[in-house]
Amino acid sequence: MMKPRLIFHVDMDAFFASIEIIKNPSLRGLPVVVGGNPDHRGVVSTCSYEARVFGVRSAMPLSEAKRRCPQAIFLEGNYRTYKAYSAKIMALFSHYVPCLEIVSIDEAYMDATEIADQFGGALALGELIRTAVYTTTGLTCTIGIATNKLVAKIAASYAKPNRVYEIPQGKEKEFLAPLKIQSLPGIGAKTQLTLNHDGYQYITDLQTVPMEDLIHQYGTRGYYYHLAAHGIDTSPVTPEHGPPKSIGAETTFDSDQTDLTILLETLQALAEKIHRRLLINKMRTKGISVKIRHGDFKTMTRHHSFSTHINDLNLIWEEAKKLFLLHYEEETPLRLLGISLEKLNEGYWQPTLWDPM
Ligand code: TTP
Ligand code: MG
Repeated sequence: MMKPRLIFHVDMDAFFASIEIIKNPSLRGLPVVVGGNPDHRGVVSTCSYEARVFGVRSAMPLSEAKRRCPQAIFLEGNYRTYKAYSAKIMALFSHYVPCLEIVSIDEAYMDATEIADQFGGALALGELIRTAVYTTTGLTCTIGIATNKLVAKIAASYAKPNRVYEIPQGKEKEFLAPLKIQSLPGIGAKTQLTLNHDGYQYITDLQTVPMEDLIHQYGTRGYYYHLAAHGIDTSPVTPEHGPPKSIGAETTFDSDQTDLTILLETLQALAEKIHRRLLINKMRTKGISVKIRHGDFKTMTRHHSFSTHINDLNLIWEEAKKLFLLHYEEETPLRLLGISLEKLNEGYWQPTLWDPM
C-alpha cells in the first residue's frame, strides 16, 4: 500500500500588517490597517488581528474600516518590502522541504512525504519551520498538515494564527463535518447563498447526501462538492507553480500575412487574451513587448515600460498597437505576431482595484 502523503500548507499571519509592525514595533498590540488613507477611496489590503476584532476585513472599503474601528492606525503599505519578506520566507521553506509550490505572496504548499521522518515526523518538521520563520523574520505563520492540499489548506485557516495543526489520515471527514460550507475552497459568497438556500449549511450536510443528488443538482460542481466535503483531493504539489513572471501569447499565420486589418485584429485578440490572463492571475504589468516575425524568419521584439503597474486593457492594447505600427514595414509579409506582458506584480493588493461599493 502507498504511504499517505504529508502535505503542508503554510500561510503567514496578517502578512502585510505584521511586517509593518516589525518595522515599527510601537504598533504592536494596536489595530493596524494596511490599504491607505481612510479618507480616500480604496479598500483594506489586510489588518492586524487586533483590528479584526472590530470587524475590519480584507477588501472592505477603507471608509467602512474607519467606521468600525476609528482608532485604527491606517498605513499605505510598501509592496517592495512585502515581496522581499516573501522571497526570504519561500527560500527558507524550500531549504527544509524542496518540493515547494508557491501559491501567493504569503502562501505555499510543501510535500514532505519523503522527508518528514528525518525530522522526527510531520508535526516536528512543522514546528521547526514555524520557529525558523519566526527567528529569521519575526513573523508568525500557520501550518496545516494533512494527506492532501485541500485539507491542509482548510486546517491552516482553521488553526490560525501561529500554530501547526495536523489532520491525521482517516480523520479528514470528521474534521470537516462541523465547518461551514464556505470553508471549502471555491465556495464563494454567491455559491454559499445558493447552497444555503438548498439546505446545505455545514460540510456534514454535503457529506450525508448521496453524491448522485449533488451531481443531479449542480452538475460537475456537485461532484466537486462531494469530493471536497469528504476531504478528497489528489492534486499534486507542483513546484514552479508560483505567480508567472510573464504572460505571453502569439499567433502564427497559416500563410504569411500582409493585410494590415487582419494583423491589427490578430494583435487585438492577443491583447485581450493576455489581459484576461493578467486578471485571472490577479496581477498587474509594468512592461509590454511585441514580437514580429517576418516571412523570412527575421524576428524583432520591441519593448515598452509603463510608468506604473497597470491592468487596463485599453492601455495594453494601445501600447501594443503603437509598438507594432512603429516597427511594421508595410507590405512585408508576416509569419507571426506575439505580445508579452513582463515585470508583473501581484496587483490585487492595490486598493485601486476595488472601488468602494
Ligand atoms: P491573506 O493570507 O489572505 O491574509 P493575511 O496574511 O493578511 O491574514 P491571515 O492571517 O488571515 O492569513 O493574504 C496575504 C496578503 O495579501 C495580505 O497580508 C494582504 C494581501 N491581500 C490583499 O491585498 N487583499 C486581499 O483582499 C487579500 C485577501 C489579501
Ligand atoms: Mg496570510
